[in-house]
Amino acid sequence: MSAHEFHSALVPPQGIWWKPAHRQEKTWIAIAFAWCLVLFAMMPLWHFRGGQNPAGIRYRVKPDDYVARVERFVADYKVGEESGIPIVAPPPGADVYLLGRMWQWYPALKLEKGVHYTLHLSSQDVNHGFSLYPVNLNFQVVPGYDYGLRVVPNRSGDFRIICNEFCGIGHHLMVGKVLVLDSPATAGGRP
Ligand SMILES: [Cu+2]
Repeated sequence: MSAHEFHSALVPPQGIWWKPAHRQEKTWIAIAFAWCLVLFAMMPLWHFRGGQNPAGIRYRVKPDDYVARVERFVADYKVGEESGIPIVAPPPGADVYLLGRMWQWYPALKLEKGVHYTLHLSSQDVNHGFSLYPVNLNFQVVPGYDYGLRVVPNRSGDFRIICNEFCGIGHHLMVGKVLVLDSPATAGGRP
């Protein structure tokens, strides 16, 4: 057996790169390259035209300032309490402040169907995942950022917020509540 019959790191394979490529190989390279260009163009195009970016506003915020803002929101529109968590019914068009923290969603919300709100989301400590069940609406909740999402509840019912970003030992206990009511008359809160 001569040294050229097997390949190893010590004996490199015989080079053929200087031989012309087959026509079919060239065709496939051309197709692959064209597809690369399409994908490359889609990245910026989809960013602006794809409509997959959340239609919201974003601010930097210190976690403590956000907590203070949530407390003010709770004090303004609180209508009740359940297992130590205040139930808050903001008026139509209001800014709604929801806080994710280890390990609860605070406060519980009482909203009206077909009414505009700006839902603010932020965290007091680590990353959490806002996941509204059973509608499967998901959003990242990040400390230091206030994400304001313009929302119009289109279905009445009793919804749960689950945390879908693992955040420690009590992660599975992190279940919040959103109540969407049909009639404005039954929503309670301030006139
Ligand atoms: Cu969590």
